[in-house]
Amino acid sequence: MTQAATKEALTFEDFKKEVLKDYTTARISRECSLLGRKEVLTGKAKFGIFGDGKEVPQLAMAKAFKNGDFRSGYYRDQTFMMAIGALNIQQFFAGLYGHADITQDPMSGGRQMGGHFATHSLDENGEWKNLTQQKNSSSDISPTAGQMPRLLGLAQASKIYREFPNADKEQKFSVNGNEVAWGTIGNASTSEGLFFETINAAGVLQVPMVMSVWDDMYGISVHARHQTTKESISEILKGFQKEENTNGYEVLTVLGWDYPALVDTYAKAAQIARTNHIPVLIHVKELTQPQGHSTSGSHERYKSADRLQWEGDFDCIVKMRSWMIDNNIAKSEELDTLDAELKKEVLAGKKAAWEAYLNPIKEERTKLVEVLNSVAASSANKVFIEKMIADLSSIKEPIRKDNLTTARKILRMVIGEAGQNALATWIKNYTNEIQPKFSSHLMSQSSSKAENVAEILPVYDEASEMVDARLIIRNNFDKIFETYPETLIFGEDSGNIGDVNQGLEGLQEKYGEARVSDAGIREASILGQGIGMAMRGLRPIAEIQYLDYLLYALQIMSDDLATVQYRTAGKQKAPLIVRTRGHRLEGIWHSGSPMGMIINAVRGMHVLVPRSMTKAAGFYNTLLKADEPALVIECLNGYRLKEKMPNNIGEFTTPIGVVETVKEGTDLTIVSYGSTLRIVEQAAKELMEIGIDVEIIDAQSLLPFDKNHDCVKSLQKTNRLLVVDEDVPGGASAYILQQIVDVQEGYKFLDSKPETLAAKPHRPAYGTDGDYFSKPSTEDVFEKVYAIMNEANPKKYPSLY
Ligand SMILES: Cc1ncc(C[n+]2csc(CCOP(=O)(O)OP(=O)(O)O)c2C)c(N)n1
Ligand SMILES: [Mg+2]
Repeated sequence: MTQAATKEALTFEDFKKEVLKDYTTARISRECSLLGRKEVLTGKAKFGIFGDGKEVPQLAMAKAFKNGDFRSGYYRDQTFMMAIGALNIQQFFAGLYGHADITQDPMSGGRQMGGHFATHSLDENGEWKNLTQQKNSSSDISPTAGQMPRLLGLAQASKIYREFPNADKEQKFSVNGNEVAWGTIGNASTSEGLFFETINAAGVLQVPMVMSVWDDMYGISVHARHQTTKESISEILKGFQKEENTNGYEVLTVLGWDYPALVDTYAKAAQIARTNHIPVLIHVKELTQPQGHSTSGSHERYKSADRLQWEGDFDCIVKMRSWMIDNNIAKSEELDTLDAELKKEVLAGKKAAWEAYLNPIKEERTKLVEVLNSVAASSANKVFIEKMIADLSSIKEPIRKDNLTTARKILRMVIGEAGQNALATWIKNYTNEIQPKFSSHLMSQSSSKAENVAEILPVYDEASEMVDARLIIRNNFDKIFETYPETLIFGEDSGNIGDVNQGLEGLQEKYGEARVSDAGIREASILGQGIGMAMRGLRPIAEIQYLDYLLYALQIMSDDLATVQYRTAGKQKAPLIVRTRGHRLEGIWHSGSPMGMIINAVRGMHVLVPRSMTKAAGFYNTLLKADEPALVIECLNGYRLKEKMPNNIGEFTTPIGVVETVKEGTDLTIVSYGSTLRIVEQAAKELMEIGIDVEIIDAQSLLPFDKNHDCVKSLQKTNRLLVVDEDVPGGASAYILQQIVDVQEGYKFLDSKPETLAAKPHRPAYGTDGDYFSKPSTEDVFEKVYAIMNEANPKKYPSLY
């Protein structure tokens, strides 16, 4: 043989090996799906949604996927995760069972249902790993197309790093911006607004994003004719095709069962995106769903016999196998043998996962039963307790709920008996041990959590000038961009004109368009840009122009941003700062303050409501030293008010979760925040004129609220409480009341009914009168306080009306 011939032979051998490896991954994945469905139908797992029918294109995607790259996808991608080495058989089943241990179910520690994938960006201390040395997958969420906004940010991070390498101080996130962000979505989910919004934005921004649409013609039972114009996403996105001298996409189509064509297509897509930062859309057609959508239904109900027959014939693994045989890569019998071996391997992995899941719970039960036996021995209810122990012991596959329910029911039966203490102790210890498995990491547990950032007060001297407050914000951002190369800000009108209130005036000129930029009018994907970039080590500040329009982004804040740490059990973070401005102007969509809605939607974030620009600037300074996501709402009517310019701009910090007493008083405590605070301060002056001395507390931070319980300390002095805000009745004021009366046990110190004063339940009407008749006014605050004092001492404060 000549040298060339040897090389060719070797190459074909290598090629064969690689194809066989791919086939093996596909088969393992398929067996996992088949067995997974059985596990649900026999009751071992609760719900299953699998990647069968979508295996082969994912092999091709995995081949083009490099270290440093990121995936943002959905529940069909198990084959891809296996192919990049991020998911094995046992882990697959651990996820299906909901194994509440991140070392067993690395996707979410049992918190997400199976089929929601992730890799670990953080080490055990919550600090960044080197993401350029591993293949990365951002953690999936269930809302269809919810992966899209984040995908944009993951891709944009490469662009930022390429243009501004200094942003990667520790060189952990990017190598010359060469990383591609890979999106996957089902055909039907492209109907969502988030898909179209993101696709357009990526075309404008020209970011390295490869978007795959897995098209099986259905979204659960609903056919493509009800989903997509012309029943084809690539047809209707043709106008996005990049031409000479335009921006846009490379739009590619490929059949989902054609292994060699898929491999070529993905290699080409990666090359275009990686080298030139041009986004690519790959429409992967003719995919199937062998077992139907999920374990909740059967597709025979809505697919015709013809369709089912076609799905059998065009099953991507069946087609790959024929192609392998036709091209002398393997013989049919060899593949049969391999299939049988892999089936066994999957079965063994499943068994191991089940034992790993069940054994610790059984061991916990054994210990509990020991305690219960000794409790029973000395109990008057011995017979009943022994029956309950026997019932618990007879459960073949116990869960923790069985253990704890039995223990807690028995505790009630042994009150005052010798065994009570031991059992109560067991219950407390068990709960302390198990509860964190389900409740940890709502916020960061690293040393950089925001609560650890020390307060630094603003410093003034005689020369300190009173200035338009927006200048304090502006100068503070200037200092931030100078100090932290990883920061950037973007939003509607944030770049060229330096935001609608000029809090960024001149900063684009100074720091460049990569760092201070305009964005399209698309709040959800602005938020997503922030999430994705924050997941890749940048410190983005996503600006939502007005609080009234935050609702467009609220879904993604709630479902994605606020849950990142929680849903990965602390293995990913997205320390995004969302900047907006709101409260108190005039008009239905220009004066909103829906704080109750927001704080209830975004547990997992900080929600900060500074009353002044100095306070706001201090919050930004705090947040940049921390690693948690936050929303900062500046007061829209505060930019032109005068504040004193601090000498230590960029350095002073406003502590998070700490209230400030802005006026001391003895008769009643008013707790408020934001723009309403100024109204409260005015009312307090007027109340003082008639001898009522109120104490005013600025909440400043709604999530978290008053960690030090200063409000209740105030109540111990005044014994009366009024909470004032401009949200709807029962909104954030009700939350504050619950915190003070219930959590801080303020009820113990109250001599009058605790009250709230909020806006009217309707949206605020336009104009000054609209405001006066919609939101709390100085007179409203005055009279509310007066009425409380009248009720307490009618002689001294006779009724006004
Ligand atoms: C916002 C939202 N609406 C509805 C659902 C329920 N749901 C889950 S998957 C799905 C169909 C998705 O179909 P497609 O995007 O084609 O993906 P496929 O499952 O076919 O791969 C629906 C309606 C959801 N998860 N999120
Ligand atoms: Mg579909």
